Amino acid sequence: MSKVLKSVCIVVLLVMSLGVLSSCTTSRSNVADSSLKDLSATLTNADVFNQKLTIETGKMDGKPGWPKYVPANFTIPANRTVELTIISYDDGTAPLPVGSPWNKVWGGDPTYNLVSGGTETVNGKTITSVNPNDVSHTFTVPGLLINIPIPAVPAGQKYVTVTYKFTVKKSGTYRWLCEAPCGSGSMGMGGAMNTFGWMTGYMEVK
Ligand SMILES: [Cu+2]
Repeated sequence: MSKVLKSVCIVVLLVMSLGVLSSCTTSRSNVADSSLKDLSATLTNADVFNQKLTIETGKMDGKPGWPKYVPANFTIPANRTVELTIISYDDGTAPLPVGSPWNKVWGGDPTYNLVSGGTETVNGKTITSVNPNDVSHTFTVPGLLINIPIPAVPAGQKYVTVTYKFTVKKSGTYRWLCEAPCGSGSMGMGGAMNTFGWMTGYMEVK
């Protein structure tokens, strides 16, 4: 074999092996891309943080007239979609006065970039407000401009399920409270309403 022919053969072999190598690389990265896509789809679903709260009646917690949120203090992650599920067993109403803003769903305050979202469902149905006369409680976070009106349990049902999705961007400890006059006293603002661990507590965002 002449030297020229030898060199040509080597070049041809090199080009062929490069081709094989590059095709390997391509197929490998395709596999990696598609499995990454699958993984991110899974992560997106799994990334919703679920927090469940229950509203117990005074009878249930052994203190008639003292309804309470359980737990009253809890921690949720920052910068992650949180789905709050509030299950209320309270069939009593605490009607809101005319002109009260607390029957409407508030979606947080994007101005301060603290929170986004704010979709409420009641028994699976998306709503933007509850009839002021049907309101039983609210879950209100003044520092984030979140307001979730909770209607009384409808007749014939044991409980009502309310969900609310949101994302808090700034970590911190936020006080929440109920704005419906569900407590004791002539105005319904005493007792459970102004006692930590009943109708007010802290939501920690970490
Ligand atoms: Cu209340």
